[in-house]
Amino acid sequence: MADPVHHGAVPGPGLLLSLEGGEGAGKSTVLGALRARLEARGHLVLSTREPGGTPAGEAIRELLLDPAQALRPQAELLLMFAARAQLVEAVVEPALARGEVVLSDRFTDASFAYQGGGRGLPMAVIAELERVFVRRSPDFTLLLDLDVELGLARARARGGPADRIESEQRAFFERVRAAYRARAQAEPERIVVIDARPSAEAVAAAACAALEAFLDRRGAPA
Ligand code: Z5A
Repeated sequence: MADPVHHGAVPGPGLLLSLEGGEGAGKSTVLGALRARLEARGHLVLSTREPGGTPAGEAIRELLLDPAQALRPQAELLLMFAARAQLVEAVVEPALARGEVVLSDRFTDASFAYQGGGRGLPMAVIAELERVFVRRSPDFTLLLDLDVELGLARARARGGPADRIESEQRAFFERVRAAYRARAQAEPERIVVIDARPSAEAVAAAACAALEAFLDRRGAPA
């Protein structure tokens, strides 16, 4: 996806929503269901992804995921934020200002989980990058939580070559999962954990129910 994609027709209040999860957690199916649910409530939805979502961000994504690149963790972190800064300035803020709902496949929580938890870079540095270059957290985040072994098996079954980050060892993904769960525990109002073990349909239904509950709490259009 080189450019953001609009769906739906009626503008709603500007909201930034993100979907997170470890390897093979099943974000793709859930994203489609969330988008459909938002549109059914009359929101204009802008779907995007991280890293990526802008032409420059997609080029950075290619570099980040290229198995031929021996990127250092620090460089990986800064590239994630370079792509994110571009996305925030060029896409997210303008869409929010227009009153749209931005639905992002990953956002800054992924940097805390992968570069902080997985790579062991200081969380305080990531928080500072977020404060300076992103300046906002998502309004609401769904975290698809799955046993690492099961997620890796699903990803393997999907086939295709593993990218640079997918090629990491199990211990890396265990640290990523722990960091995600710790963030959800610290911010239970914003980050809702969805058990990603059931069928894809059941996971999508649980994610949609959590989204509806959030929207109802906020008094967004039903
Ligand atoms: N990354 C980072 O390190 N730091 C950051 O700040 C950011 C990202 C933003 C690219 O992200 C990489 O960037 C990612 C994190 C890192 N690295 N890893 N690993 P991405 O989100 O584009 O890539 P991904 O995590 O690999 O996403 P994915 O491949 O799209 O995975 P998914 O969406 O969670 O899985 P899926 O393709 O929907 O499902 C996987 C398979 O399982 C597939 O065959 C499905 O049919 C199947 N599936 C899905 N749900 C189920 C259920 N419920 N039951 C059984 N089978 C299922």
